[in-house]
Amino acid sequence: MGLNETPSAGRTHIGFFGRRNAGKSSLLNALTDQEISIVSAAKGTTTDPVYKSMELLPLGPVVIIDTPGIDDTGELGELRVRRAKRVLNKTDAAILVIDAETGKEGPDEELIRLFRAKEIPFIVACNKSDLAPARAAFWVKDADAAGENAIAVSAKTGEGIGALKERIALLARGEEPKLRIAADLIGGGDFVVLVTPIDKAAPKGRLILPQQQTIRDILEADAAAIVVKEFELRETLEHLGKKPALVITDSQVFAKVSADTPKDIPLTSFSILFARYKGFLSQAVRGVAALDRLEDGGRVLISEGCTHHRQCDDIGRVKLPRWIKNYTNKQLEFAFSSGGDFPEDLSPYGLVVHCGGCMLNGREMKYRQGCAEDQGIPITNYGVLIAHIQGILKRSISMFPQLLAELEDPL
Ligand SMILES: Nc1nc2c(ncn2[C@@H]2O[C@H](COP(=O)(O)OP(=O)(O)OP(=O)(O)O)[C@@H](O)[C@H]2O)c(=O)[nH]1
Ligand code: SF4
Ligand SMILES: [Mg+2]
Repeated sequence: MGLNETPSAGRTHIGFFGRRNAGKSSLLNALTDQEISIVSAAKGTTTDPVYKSMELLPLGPVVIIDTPGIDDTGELGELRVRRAKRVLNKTDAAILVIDAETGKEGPDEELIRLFRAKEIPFIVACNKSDLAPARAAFWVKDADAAGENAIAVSAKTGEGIGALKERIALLARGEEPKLRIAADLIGGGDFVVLVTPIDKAAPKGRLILPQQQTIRDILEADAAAIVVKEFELRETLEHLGKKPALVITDSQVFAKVSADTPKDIPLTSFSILFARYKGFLSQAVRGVAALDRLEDGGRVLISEGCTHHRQCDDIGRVKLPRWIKNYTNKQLEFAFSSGGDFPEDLSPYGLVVHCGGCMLNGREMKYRQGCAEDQGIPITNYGVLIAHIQGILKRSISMFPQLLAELEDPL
């Protein structure tokens, strides 16, 4: 290794796992476009982990690791399985290779449990799609439904290999930067005022998680978090003696808070900051522009991430439809989904409005965003939509100039 090369520890380690003959070695060779591992029709061809340092575009410096089949048996076989499992401890991103003809079996499910326990992001690659295209599509759907990240590939024909590389890059990149809620918008010694209404929708005796997380993030930036209800904001700002670097409010009282916060103080909402934190803000801002293009008879899907949500009360079912109707002045039809029943086909809708998704894992939320993106359907979230309807979206994203430009000039 040359002095300028990335040392092994600084490289993203990508491990290929699965049962014997699933095509781990073949897929690894196809992905890297090199003959790194030996391939054969005999089960148990790979007997020891194989490591290869290389540049893999669009990812950069990586170590690719091939492993023996996880379903090997007998004395020697069990030794190989143990070696394969040990590789998990250095894996940053895993590819679970399954044979499209058989789908997942017990050992594959066990690997998924291990990935989850060790918090290793993974992709399920349904290989040999050339032999069984319909089955491959079925297993991909099945894995998607389980909240997994799956793709049909063929090491033989090259189908899906480019897309798999892109997904690995996304997966591995997601591991790197520590995402911030508000800390990157403020400096040490700053004041940040948080406005949190305590009404009957608020849980008893505590703040909700997004509020707690925001406070933690502000403290980590060595700044001070001052928490008030909406009625105490004006007086607090007057008596603070120093201008806060930022005011963050609950979306439901945005209008009042906006009126009470002098124009030269940046103001945003928890939902805007969390949409950004979850990588959704840009799409949500572009999506909300579709509200102004809806015509009579247009359909709006309102999606709630869970079924029992005291936090969200009647926002989705009652308030949002009313606000949207009043704002657009159009005869619109509303459809609702909650919990896991997010529809696969979004084509009937002119706009999807999703809740903050606090009960959904990041992967599920990303899947939903991806569905809308792939089908060209605008998607936004409650917070962005409410801010837009109230005419305060521009103010609440003014600290993100690029987004402001997208809102003013949507493609
Ligand atoms: N038709 C087809 N055959 C494939 C594909 N991928 C692998 N194979 C074949 O499946 C067999 C097993 O491939 P390997 O790559 O050795 O599988 P492995 O998972 O590494 O197997 P072990 O090393 O034994 O654990 C070989 O005969 C490959 O040619 C594919 O996408 N399509
Ligand atoms: S998942 Fe959605 S509907 Fe459920 S509590 Fe969270 S934001 Fe509200
Ligand atoms: Mg092999």
